[in-house]
Amino acid sequence: MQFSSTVIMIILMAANVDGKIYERCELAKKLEKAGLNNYKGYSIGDWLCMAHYESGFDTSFVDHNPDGSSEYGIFQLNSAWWCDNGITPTKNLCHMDCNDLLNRHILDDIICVKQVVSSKNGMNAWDSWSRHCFDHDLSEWLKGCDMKVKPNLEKIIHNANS
Ligand SMILES: [Ca+2]
Repeated sequence: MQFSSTVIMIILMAANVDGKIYERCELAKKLEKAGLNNYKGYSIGDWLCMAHYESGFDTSFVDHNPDGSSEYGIFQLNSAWWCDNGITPTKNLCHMDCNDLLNRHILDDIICVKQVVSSKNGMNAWDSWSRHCFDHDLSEWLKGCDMKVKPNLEKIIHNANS
């Protein structure tokens, strides 16, 4: 009986995460509204591409690293740097509980990634961005989203000159 009540408790806790798999355009609008378009020079396409390769837009996604740290949520933020999971020794630079990165409300996640991308490495903080998104044509990510995002002028000028 002890065992089964523990199992039930774990199931209930998992259900309590209240995560969400975002639809691409819905996420695009949310990111733009929160001020991420052209934030530190990165477009909404950069953020969509990164989040797709990191989590598949699933806010409840958790990944465990060989070094013992874990990565949380739609942007896969690391428990040794950005949040506190009560296990990993952490700098907790975003001053938040890692579990708050797993629910459907992503405004706190966005405030944290603004801090991540403000460091000198920018979006290279995410390997998947460096590998799959950097220097790629990211216009496809906003296709069909009916958004009037300001284009990244620097990139357009760069492309026109190359
Ligand atoms: Ca959250």
